[in-house]
Amino acid sequence: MRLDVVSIFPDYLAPLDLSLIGKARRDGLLDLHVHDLRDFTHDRHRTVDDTPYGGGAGMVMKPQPWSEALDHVLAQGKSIDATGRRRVPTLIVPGPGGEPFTQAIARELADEPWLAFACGRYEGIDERVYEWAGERMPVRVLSLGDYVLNGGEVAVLAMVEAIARLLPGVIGNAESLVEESHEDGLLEYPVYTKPATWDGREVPEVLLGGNHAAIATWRHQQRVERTAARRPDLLPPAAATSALGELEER
Ligand code: 6GU
Repeated sequence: MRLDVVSIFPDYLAPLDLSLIGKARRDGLLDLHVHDLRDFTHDRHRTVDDTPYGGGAGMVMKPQPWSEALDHVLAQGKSIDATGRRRVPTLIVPGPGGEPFTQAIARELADEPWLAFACGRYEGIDERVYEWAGERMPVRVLSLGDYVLNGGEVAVLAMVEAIARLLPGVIGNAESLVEESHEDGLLEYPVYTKPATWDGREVPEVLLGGNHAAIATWRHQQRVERTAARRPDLLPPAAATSALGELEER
């Protein structure tokens, strides 16, 4: 998979050299290119922002550096695939006003050969850039959740990690991908390791017994209860109510 990231803080993306993502890059599974938006300005101060038409607080990112940066990214398309398949990336613009980024979207994006990320800062990017880009490639505005970050860079770190770990070969133990929170709509069950007693606290008895059917039942029950307690929005309304009822009876 090829990834292009455009940002005014390319150093913010340095963590993508580390850990499993860094290894995936070294193994050739991820081809990551970070671009400095200021390289596509033409004035002495490398200006990327200006005051908003209509007034208001803060600054708005100018359209011209964005179109040049994205044209530069698009020009890389020839090199990604010589087989006549799609030669444009899906452009992802992280922002608190976007569609919620979910595990289902991470899975969709993990199937794509090429993604580009446009990291906005300040009060946002001139709206005409979205139109311009939409005429050239699919564009998705995606949000990590209902809170505000200073810019898209931290969101790109999160999204790239969520997407890249789904690529074949990135995670050694592919089974660990199946049994995790959000893969099947329930949160993960609690886990324990040795010692069996720590700080006077016992590991649940059922996990010590070796009865695999009993363990599977217990884990499923834990997942439902945990989901009802922490994320009732993930359960069908009836299931949320009855699981919470069971919790309250204890
Ligand atoms: Cl994706 N970007 C920014 N700037 N803020 C956010 C966000 C994204 N998701 C939540 N807050």
